Amino acid sequence: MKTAIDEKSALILIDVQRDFCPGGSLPVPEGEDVIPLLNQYIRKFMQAGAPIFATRDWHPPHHISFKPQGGPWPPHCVQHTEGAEFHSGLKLPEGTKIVSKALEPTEEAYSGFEGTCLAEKLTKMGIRRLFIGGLATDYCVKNTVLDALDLGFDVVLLEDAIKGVDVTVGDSENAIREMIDRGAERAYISQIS
Ligand code: VGL
Ligand code: ZN
Repeated sequence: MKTAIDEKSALILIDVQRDFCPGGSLPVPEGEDVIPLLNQYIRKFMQAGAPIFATRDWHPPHHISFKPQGGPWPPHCVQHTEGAEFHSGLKLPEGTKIVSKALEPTEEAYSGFEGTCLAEKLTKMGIRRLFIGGLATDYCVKNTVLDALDLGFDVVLLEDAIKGVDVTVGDSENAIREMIDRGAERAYISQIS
C-alpha cells in the first residue's frame, strides 16, 4: 500500500542527537542506522514541499532524569554541549523547525508535545497527519506518537527509521504494538510517495 504526502502532512524527526548514537552518553543500540532512512524521508518531504520538524532533548545541566539527581539516565543532551547537537549525518534542510523539550530542571518530558508549542504550530499550519521517526522507539518516539493520537492527529510511524533503547528486552516491540493498537499506521520508505 502507498502512503502519499499531502498538504496536511508533516515529517517529525525525534531526537536524532549525538548522545543517543554510538559514542554518545546514552547510546541507543544502532541508533545511527536511522539516519540514512530519515535522510530519504527528508528528501521526499522536501520534494513535496511539506514541513519538517526536528525535536531535541535539551536538558539543563542538573536535570531530574540524570543519575546524579536520582534519575534513571546518565547525563545526556545537556543544552549547548556537543552531545546535544543533531547528528552530523542528518541532513536537516534549511527551514527545519526545531522543537526543544525537557528544559525544566525538575520535569521529565519524553513527548515532543510536552511543554512545547508543537501542537499549536502544526494546527496553525493546517497539518493533520504526522510522519514520525527517530530515537528512541520506547521513550520519546512512543510518547510523541501517543500524544499526537490523543490530540487527534493521524500518525504514520516510520518503522524502518526508529530504534529503541530496550532497557528490558522487548520494550521497543511492545512500544510499537501499543502505538499501532492506539491507531498509528506503519509505513516503510518504499511505501511513501
Ligand atoms: C530519550 C531517554 C532519556 C529519548 C530522552 O529521546 O527517547 N530517552 N531522554
Ligand atoms: Zn532525556
